[in-house]
Amino acid sequence: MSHEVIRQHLPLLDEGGRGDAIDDELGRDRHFLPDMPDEDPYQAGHRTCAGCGPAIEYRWVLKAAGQDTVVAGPTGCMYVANSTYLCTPYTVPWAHTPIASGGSFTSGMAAGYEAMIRKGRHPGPYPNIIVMAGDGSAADIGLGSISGALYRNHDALFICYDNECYANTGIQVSPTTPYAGLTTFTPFGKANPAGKQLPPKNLARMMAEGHPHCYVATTTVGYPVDLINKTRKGLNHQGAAFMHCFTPCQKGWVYQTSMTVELGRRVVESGLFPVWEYDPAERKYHYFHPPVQRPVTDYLAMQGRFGHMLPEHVAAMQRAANLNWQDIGMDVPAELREGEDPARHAKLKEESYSMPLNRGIGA
Ligand SMILES: Cc1ncc(C[n+]2csc(CCOP(=O)(O)OP(=O)(O)O)c2C)c(N)n1
Ligand code: SF4
Ligand SMILES: [Mg+2]
Repeated sequence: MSHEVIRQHLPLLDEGGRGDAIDDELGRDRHFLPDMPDEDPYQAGHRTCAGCGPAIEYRWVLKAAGQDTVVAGPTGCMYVANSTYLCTPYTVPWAHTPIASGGSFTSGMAAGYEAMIRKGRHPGPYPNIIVMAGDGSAADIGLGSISGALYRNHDALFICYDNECYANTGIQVSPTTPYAGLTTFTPFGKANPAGKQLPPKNLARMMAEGHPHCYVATTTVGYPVDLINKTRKGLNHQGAAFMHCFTPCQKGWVYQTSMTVELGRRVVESGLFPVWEYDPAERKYHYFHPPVQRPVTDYLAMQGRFGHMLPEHVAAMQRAANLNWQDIGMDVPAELREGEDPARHAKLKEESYSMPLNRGIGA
């Protein structure tokens, strides 16, 4: 006899609360945390760096998913720092996969649970199945495996926690490292003053365009309610879902430890990381329009990895941000248009910006 596979349904948090929150002096709503789940399947005691963005993302994703969850993690910081011999911070089942096979491993888990439930060998409902892969894994070494899993539509949530480098092996360049982002493989010098020359790979767009039956979303650690709700929407979606989360890396990006969440907001407010949701039923993108639009210098100057940028590099970055604003249907204010002109800039080290106390070490 075949047993029915019962799916879980996770409620969404009230996002209307954003409107109720009091604006700060910059016109942004303050962080609004409505009924945050008490449970913490990702506990304290892990060994990530202080201020680690991926650790914040792991905690909120697992709060959103709850206790009936199984997690896989391909090799990367969040495998290495979270699992030393006989010790992990998880209170839910967790498995390490090779860096290239997060997608295929997770497909196997999903197919295995379906089969076990049908045969009556797993008593509960279908669990929340999540893989959280770094950008080196999801956008590069393990891209094919994740794409295969999305295409076959396994019922699981595939997440890329994006710290824009291969962090665990010593901050090497990855496909999502931004233009001019300094890594050990993209040093700047006389022959190449910019450092990294290519723009970042647009991973989330690739996933949405290439797998139009999947729920796909982008988010950052700057927006906890958005992150939690998109995790839950991805899990509630029957079939494969992909979420791309911007997660600053304190060690690799060289910024003040307490600024991780602020960076998660500024990257959106400066137009460098559009936040959106792709609805497969409508085949439509829904864009978040931030209430504040900033020059890119407000984001760049907080981080040491951009400290070498010259006026022409800053102008190129502003041009890229302005194209993003247009892509998501927002007007580009005159001040930001003018920022496309190198003559409007100094070296990044000498640029003025709104919060000088947060200037990145070395920037
Ligand atoms: C096939 C393979 N190549 C290289 C490595 C070495 N390696 C281990 S962790 C890592 C970095 C992974 O980067 P990412 O996926 O972005 O995760 P992060 O460390 O940034 O969290 C690399 C290259 C490996 N484990 N397997
Ligand atoms: S190197 Fe970066 S991603 Fe890795 S634990 Fe440290 S802050 Fe987190
Ligand atoms: Mg990475």
